Amino acid sequence: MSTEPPDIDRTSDVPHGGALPFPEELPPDHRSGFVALVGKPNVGKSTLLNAWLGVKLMAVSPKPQTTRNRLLGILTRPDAQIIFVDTPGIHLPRTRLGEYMVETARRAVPDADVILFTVDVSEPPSRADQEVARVIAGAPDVPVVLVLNKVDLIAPEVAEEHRAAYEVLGTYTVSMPVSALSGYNRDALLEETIALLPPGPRYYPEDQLTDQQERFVAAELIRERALELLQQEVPHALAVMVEEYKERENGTVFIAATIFTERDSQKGIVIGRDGAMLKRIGREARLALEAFLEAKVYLELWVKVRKNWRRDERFLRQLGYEPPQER
Ligand SMILES: Nc1nc2c(ncn2[C@@H]2O[C@H](COP(=O)(O)OP(=O)(O)OP(=O)(O)O)[C@@H](O)[C@H]2O)c(=O)[nH]1
Ligand SMILES: [Mg+2]
Repeated sequence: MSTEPPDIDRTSDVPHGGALPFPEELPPDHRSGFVALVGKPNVGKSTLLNAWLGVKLMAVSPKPQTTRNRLLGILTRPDAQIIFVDTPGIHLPRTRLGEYMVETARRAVPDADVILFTVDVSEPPSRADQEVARVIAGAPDVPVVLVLNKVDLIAPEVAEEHRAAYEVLGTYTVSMPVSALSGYNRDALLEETIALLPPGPRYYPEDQLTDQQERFVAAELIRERALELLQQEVPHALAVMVEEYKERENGTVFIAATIFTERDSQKGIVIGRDGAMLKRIGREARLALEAFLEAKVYLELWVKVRKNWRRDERFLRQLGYEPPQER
């Protein structure tokens, strides 16, 4: 008699209770582990991750320093579970928030099984890239893939020239020109990355996409829309807090959120003439939330001033910007 369960019904309603699936379900060469996307701001780390996950989980914008927290994005396939760690861009911090962001990114490096050192190959390396390379060199045992992103923006000869300049910044297992936007080499890079992961089980249930709550993702999507729509100095001074998140019985999700600015003048800009800007942010955020939650969303947005919140340790904590724990 075979000991194999005949037909494993993955959709059965046997309560999993968050437990891991039976090891028999996984092939013997199943791989798993943490893959950290590390780089200076604005190189396309979050864009790449969203593309691999096939959902818009991470806030993305043309403005640097979009990502503020460490965020997990979990990709489960029959042969592997990749736990991507999106990190804030490493930069020279000028506020407590900035310090928190850089510290968060640094801490992700030694904990990773694979590092994706992401750069913008359309430009030659800058001092910021050198600094990131230095941080990564601090974890010499972790394999590093040099991801030469935004290759769609330049001619192949220029890409090759810049590639050589990036490659000398450190020791890399492999380097690959990609375009997170066009998709060029995106799948190839994913396969390379998985091949570098150690054999291991699934750490998360197969349907889990992130370690964050929906309300956190909601706050990020609202902040992203505001970042996209607002100009100049305002974006960095914004924070979003979801005050209420309720799923109604008819499936509608009710979300009440506050956008915080640092100054009265910024509050005025966020609201706009006759409230037009806030309405637009609200409408676009609602559409993004509906796509993400696959539900009808009722979104209520408020704007408040919280003077110099980026230097306010207590408020940063309330926003969820906690200094990472020592391990
Ligand atoms: N042309 C082009 N643009 C890209 C590519 N990847 C990302 N971008 C754009 O670059 C900008 C920054 O992308 P993000 O994904 O927010 O960059 P990030 O590295 O996560 O930035 P931080 O969170 O600030 O560290 C966005 O406007 C993206 O649309 C690419 O392959 N080609
Ligand atoms: Mg990002």
